[in-house]
Amino acid sequence: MEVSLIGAPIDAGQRRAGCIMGPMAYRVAGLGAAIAELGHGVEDRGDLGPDAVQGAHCANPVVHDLDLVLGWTQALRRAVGAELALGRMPVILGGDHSLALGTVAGAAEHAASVGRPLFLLWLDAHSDFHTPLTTTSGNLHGTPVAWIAGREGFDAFGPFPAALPPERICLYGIRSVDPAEHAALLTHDIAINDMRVLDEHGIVAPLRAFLDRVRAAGGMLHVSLDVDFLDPSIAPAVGTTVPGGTTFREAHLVCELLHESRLVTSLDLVELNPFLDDRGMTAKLMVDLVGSLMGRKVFDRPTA
Ligand code: HAR
Ligand code: MN
Ligand code: MN
Ligand code: MN
Repeated sequence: MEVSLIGAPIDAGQRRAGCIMGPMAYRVAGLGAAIAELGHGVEDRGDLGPDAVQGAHCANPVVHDLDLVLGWTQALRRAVGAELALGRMPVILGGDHSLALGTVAGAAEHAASVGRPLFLLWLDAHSDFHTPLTTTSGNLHGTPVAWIAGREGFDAFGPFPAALPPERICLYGIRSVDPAEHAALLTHDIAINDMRVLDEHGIVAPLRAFLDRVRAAGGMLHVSLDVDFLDPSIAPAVGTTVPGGTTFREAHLVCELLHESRLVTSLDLVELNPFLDDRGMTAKLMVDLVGSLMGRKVFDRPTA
């Protein structure tokens, strides 16, 4: 694989300072070297900045930093589309989860241009299914999945390019859903693998079922990995911790299965807040997880 690292120091999608240091923390934790060690080509494109956007309007007065989020959305959309067009795998170093408005838009645009369906795996404690009109926090990092699924209320963003039908979206690790998100999810047919489902069926079966669908459709697969997918005891560096997350081995197993599938075409690493970390443990864990996703194995068995 040829991998492009793209720094996206955005923290406008929420209110706690610190995510802006995310890209640098991944570099300090050795992300590039960890990927190169596995035999992949790696280029670090440096940090991106937002396009200049001014005067965007939202009817919901609690929404903040709309112009900045729109500017980042445009810049990331172009950057991800450009890397995919080169046949490279973009890995976006966030930055808060609002960056996925841009990255998934870029991936969807590219997939449509080559006539392949895009699938989305959302590894997160949260469903991020608000629209700018339903959010009560005003934090746009809680909205990307709704735009991607084609929900209304995103006038300032315009229509999502080639909105993903529900069967191409898989939410995984969910354990925090607001009432308005819950009501909207009930009217969409999106696979919601909340922690209850993963406790009952295990971490493997629901993921395999989704990956089988991607493969059968000849799809591209964007993975959006939110730090709070992980249990806060192993990943404290995130502003929105929710207890009861995935364990160290569960998270590695997800990444190992993703590697074996050979289906992942783009990846977001989001919500890391290095200011909240404990001696870099969260940044290092995220780097190790990317290692598993790119082919590092516990024990390398020769294949027949
Ligand atoms: N649902 C809440 C809100 O909209 C919390 C969203 C938190 N989102 C993230 N990313 N941290 O998943 O404010
Ligand atoms: Mn702000
Ligand atoms: Mn999220
Ligand atoms: Mn989250």
